[in-house]
Amino acid sequence: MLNAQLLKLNQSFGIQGQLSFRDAGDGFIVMDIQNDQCVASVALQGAHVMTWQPKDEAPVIWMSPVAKLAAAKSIRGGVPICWPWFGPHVSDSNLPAHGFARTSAWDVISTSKLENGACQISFCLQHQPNTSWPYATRVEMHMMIGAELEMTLQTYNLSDSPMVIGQALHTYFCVDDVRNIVIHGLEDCDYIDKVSGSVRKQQQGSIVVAEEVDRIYLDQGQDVVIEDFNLQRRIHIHKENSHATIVWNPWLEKCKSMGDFGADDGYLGMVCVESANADEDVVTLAVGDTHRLSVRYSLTA
Ligand code: TA6
Repeated sequence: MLNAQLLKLNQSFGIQGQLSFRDAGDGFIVMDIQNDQCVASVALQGAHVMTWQPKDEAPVIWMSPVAKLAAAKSIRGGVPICWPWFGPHVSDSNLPAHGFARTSAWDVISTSKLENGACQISFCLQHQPNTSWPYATRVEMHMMIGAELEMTLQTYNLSDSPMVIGQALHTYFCVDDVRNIVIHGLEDCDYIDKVSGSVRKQQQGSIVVAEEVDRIYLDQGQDVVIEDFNLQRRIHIHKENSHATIVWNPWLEKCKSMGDFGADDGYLGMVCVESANADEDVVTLAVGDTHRLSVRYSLTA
């Protein structure tokens, strides 16, 4: 079964010398991309970007060295798609945190090589109403993977009632040492501090990370920049149709307790900056309506 599926994927969507599919073990299918601008990998499960490394750059997207790639299991790292809710389910603690999109099997709907040398890939998840999510919904993920990484998460309300969507591109970024970065762009924003009982605070100055950080910033949709002093680079995060940004680093104790960061100090090499519609910024989608959450990641020295 698997070989036939892989063969069909490579025949239908492979791009000679640029894009191919492989079995990463136990039928977990991964798309590998290498063009003259970058190398990258995307799991079909969850339409989950796992790695992205532009040419002549250190990796930008972080993956745990011990990340497990298994059916219906969330992946530690990359760009998990949190959808159709962010964080714990509002009423049913038996439902998975961050929704079910990231552990669902998505379909590839198109691949192509763009004029600018990047690869364009589209995925979709067609959801039929069930107890987790009682609405007919189509979700698409459109990616442009090259010297920059662009992702657009598009939700269509195909049901006969309005729906409230919480979502996030829960991106794990590589940093050389999280103690030696500054995150710009959220100065003066209010945030919900989940480390101190979800009290509401206001950001004073740029963000530095010197302890566990788990904050939902309520922002104006402005760009965010991760300044990495050791790597002497800036990761620019541009977003559309999102007014919530989550900044997360588990720090030592939570990193140890989660146990899948590869080492007790695995937290030092990553920071999550997540472009979201969460908390006050969830999206109400009318019948027949659609919403697009987009991000674009780029680098400057
Ligand atoms: O986005 C931050 C957060 O909600 C943290 O509270 C932490 O739970 C993190 O996501 C990881 O969640 P996960 O379900 O991927 O282990």
